[in-house]
Amino acid sequence: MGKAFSSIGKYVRLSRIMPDGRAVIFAFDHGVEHGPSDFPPDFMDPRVIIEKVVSAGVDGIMMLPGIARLTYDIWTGRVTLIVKVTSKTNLRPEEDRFVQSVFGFVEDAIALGADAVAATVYWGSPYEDVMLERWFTIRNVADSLGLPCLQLAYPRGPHIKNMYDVEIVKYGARAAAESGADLIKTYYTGSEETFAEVVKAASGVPVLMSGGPRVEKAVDFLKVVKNVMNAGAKGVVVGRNIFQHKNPKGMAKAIMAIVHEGKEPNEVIKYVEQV
Ligand code: FBP
Repeated sequence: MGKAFSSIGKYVRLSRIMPDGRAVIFAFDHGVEHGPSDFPPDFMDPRVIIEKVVSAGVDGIMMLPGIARLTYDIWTGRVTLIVKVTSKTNLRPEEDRFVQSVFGFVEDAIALGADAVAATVYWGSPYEDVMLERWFTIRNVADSLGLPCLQLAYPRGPHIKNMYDVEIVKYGARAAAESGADLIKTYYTGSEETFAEVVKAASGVPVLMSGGPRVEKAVDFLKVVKNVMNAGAKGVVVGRNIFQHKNPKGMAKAIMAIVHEGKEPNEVIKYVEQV
């Protein structure tokens, strides 16, 4: 008996995203998640920032369907595409921000030529039930079409005091693995030791660290990237620490050199300093 076509498709796509088993993905869904105020004025046009980051050689870009349509001619054939099909705005009342809405379909991702589909689950949210229903609908269709599913496994809810606490992040990562994620994107827990626990809880499903708010000194962010790789992460998904930096291409190159070549932050900071 041969393998199902869909299991081969998933393997093929994952190996495009993670050519050596590791990946640096540029996260670029902030225009909806945070609003245009997240972008420095020079990067309001998505085409400008995407060209810079793609030219740094990142492995993929994660974006919403509409931005993929506006920029496809830039990244086609150069990086992989991960289409995120859930989102929310910060224009909502605060109490409604613990749920993401449908922002597209797996079929849209396929139609756009995606290598994977992504969706957020806020573990611990009062809307966990509805988010899981969406997650499993997405996963079901994607699985049958051989499309890997990246889960943004974010513990978040009114009663979660510290969403970066290792016990909480670990729980989310484990729940993501148990809900069939092919790739897990989650928060940094503050140290190599604690992040190693998160990786362990994910039980072999590749864990990618979510970049988070811009860190003032580039080298400090690069140290975080190094820590998570030492902890067994398979890469990172970074938005603001690239596009809010004055040298996004340099930042992306430096992150790539740590993730793929095992370089040290003080060796690669030179990329950031070259403008
Ligand atoms: P960053 O590297 O900028 O943190 O991007 C990762 C990400 O998950 C984005 O995909 C998303 O837009 C944003 O963070 C959500 O941030 P939050 O919900 O924590 O404000």
